[in-house]
Amino acid sequence: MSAMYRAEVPKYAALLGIVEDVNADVLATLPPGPRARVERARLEVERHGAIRVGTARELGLLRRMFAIMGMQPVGYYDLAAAGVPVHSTAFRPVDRGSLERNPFRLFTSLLRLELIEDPRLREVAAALLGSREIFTPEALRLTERHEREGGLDEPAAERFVLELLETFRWHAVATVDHDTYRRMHAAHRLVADVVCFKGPHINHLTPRTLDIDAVQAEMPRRGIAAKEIVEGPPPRKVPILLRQTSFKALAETVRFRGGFDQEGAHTARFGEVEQRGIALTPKGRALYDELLGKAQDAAASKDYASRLEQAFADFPDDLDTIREQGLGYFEYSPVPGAGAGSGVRDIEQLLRDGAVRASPMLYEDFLPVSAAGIFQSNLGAAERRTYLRADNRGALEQALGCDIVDEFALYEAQQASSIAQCVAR
Ligand code: OOG
Ligand code: NI
Repeated sequence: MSAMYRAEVPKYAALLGIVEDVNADVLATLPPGPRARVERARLEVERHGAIRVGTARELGLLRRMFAIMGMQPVGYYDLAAAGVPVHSTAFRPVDRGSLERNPFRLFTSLLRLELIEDPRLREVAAALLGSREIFTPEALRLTERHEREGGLDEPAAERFVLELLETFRWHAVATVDHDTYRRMHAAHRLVADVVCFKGPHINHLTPRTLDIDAVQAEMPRRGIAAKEIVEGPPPRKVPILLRQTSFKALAETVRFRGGFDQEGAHTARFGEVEQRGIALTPKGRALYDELLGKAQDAAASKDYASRLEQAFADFPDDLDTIREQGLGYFEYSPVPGAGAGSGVRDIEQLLRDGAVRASPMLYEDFLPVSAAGIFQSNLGAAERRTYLRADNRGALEQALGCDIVDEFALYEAQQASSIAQCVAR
């Protein structure tokens, strides 16, 4: 998918070049120990992407196909609250070994047709979505075969990947005439993006950088129009959660049905970068949300970066305090060669004795406010509207055909099992 997207969107290839240079610069400044750890880490394969689908059937089939690849829907993100008529989840690996091999996550949004006001337009949209098939016949056959036989042999597995890739390809020809496109676009640009095309083209890919501020500064130097602000927390000594920025979505030429002159532009695809930090507990996350809210509400007399920095002065910026206050998740491991007093069962005591160490766990998920910011910056300010609808996790789960995994429960379980192992040892 990365190779396909690089070929389809040359600016994404340019962005990858920046990320590679910046990461190399950061690595060069690290002492040998930490450098070796980062180099051995999954930096090269680290990435997320995003798609938007139109129907429960499409989402349900995707869930079955991603399950074959060991990816499950984790987290519920309600974007309607932020004026985008979708709700979303992220397909990703959940166990530690899989995350280490390749943590690829696909942020997947389902259009909420019920949020289109005009009932006639809603009907047209539903009919268009109902008559398209976003999967190849072979992808569907192989999915059923996997489910029936409990697996695929090597050639079939290779084939399955290539067939599924077709679903995410860009189509420069719309399935509707220009007028229908305009009407969908007037309802919301995202409605046009989902409804008027043959499939859910991948709309961005996102490599992980070790210094997002450096990437943000370098983009304009290399002629790439960057988003105005970096989403998420301010720069810190101890990175928390997730910071993201992107280049602005490109206006691309598409052809509409109904004649030679039916050409226009569609804006959907962009490139993003992310920097990840420690996963926060519900308590840490509540503090994060509170401080982010403060920064956003603060008088606009100061620029956003300083407001953010000021608000986050109240979030501890060293690992010990973050751990002691229960704000972040840690994985505990025995220190090789160190012994513990016999009978010591208390993890805090083991830490104090130097028998155990605690390392921060990486945040693997997304942030609704940041996601809304990424959506918005690629939709244009005029696209801002409000939908007075409650979130609807139940409907998304029904479309998926399974429960959504709770991201906090995953971090919690990993932390708890590392503690249990240390104590047993
Ligand atoms: C998804 C936007 C959200 C992120 O990184 O938060 C996202 C989209 O534009 O479809 O990808
Ligand atoms: Ni993204």
